[in-house]
Amino acid sequence: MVTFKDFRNNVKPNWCPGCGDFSVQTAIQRAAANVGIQPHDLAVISGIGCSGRISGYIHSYGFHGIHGRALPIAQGLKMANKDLHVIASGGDGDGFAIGMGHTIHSIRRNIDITYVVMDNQIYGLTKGQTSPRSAEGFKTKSTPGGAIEPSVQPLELALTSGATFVAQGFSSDIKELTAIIEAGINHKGFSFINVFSPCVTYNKVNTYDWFKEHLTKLSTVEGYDSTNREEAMKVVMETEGLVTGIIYQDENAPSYQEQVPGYAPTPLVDQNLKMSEQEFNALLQDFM
Ligand SMILES: Cc1ncc(C[n+]2csc(CCOP(=O)(O)OP(=O)(O)O)c2C)c(N)n1
Ligand code: SF4
Repeated sequence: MVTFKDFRNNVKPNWCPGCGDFSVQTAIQRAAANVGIQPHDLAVISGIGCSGRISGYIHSYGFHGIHGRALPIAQGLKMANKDLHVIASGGDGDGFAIGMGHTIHSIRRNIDITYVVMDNQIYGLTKGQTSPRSAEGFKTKSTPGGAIEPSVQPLELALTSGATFVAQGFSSDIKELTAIIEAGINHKGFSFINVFSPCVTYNKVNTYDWFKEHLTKLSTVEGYDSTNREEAMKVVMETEGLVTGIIYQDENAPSYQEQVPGYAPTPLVDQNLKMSEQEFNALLQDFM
């Protein structure tokens, strides 16, 4: 039987002690084990940032890509090898600044992958600049007078972009986070998971204590219906995005792969794509 230890490797993370990303790593490892997949059935694709290092710390296939580009790589991989479970991950800068275009289009495309954002509301790796998730008035060395723009609201954005799975977790609650990621992996479509993952070194405002004080757990909201998009939007707006749990899920929406005409049941990696010279010349003629 596979356990979370099977997803451990011997690389020691060089995150700062107390960084929220440790818990995200643990939750992914536990969720993968709970789903019952083997390390060789999983690929973790990351962007650049402290968070982006995660692909190197999990015993699975992995690829540490470039800033903001985890999602295109992850989607290409899934299209080529549909039997692989693919998790894309990165920071809020990675996903909501440089990679924002990919985030919105991946959500509406609904390819069957899981996207875990480690949202610390700051740029960690580059030593503490304001990110699109920093609140208005947030002071850093890049906004010494306080951030002027309102912050990106990832849950609202996902819901209005046609997401079929929207959830949010918190590094301090590994149990809930594991359950969310497990549900995300099992979801047949794009699962968008934002995780409050505090940066203990540079973000002295959005700390563990701050989140504990401000977060509402959906499991405590009586009668909440996560299949209702309107209700999801309402709870997100009422809590100003400070809510954890599975906020919305549509289990019936077809994934992108299911709708691509001619998408073969055999993964591309297992197909013999070699052409005879005759076939190649015939194909070439089509373009003449
Ligand atoms: C094309 C490009 N632009 C800018 C950078 C510099 N850079 C590296 S990480 C980063 C942001 C990191 O913040 P985030 O994505 O939130 O991740 P964190 O480090 O907080 O986990 C930036 C701007 C880069 N590596 N590549
Ligand atoms: S700088 Fe912040 S985000 Fe980066 S490893 Fe340290 S605590 Fe984590």
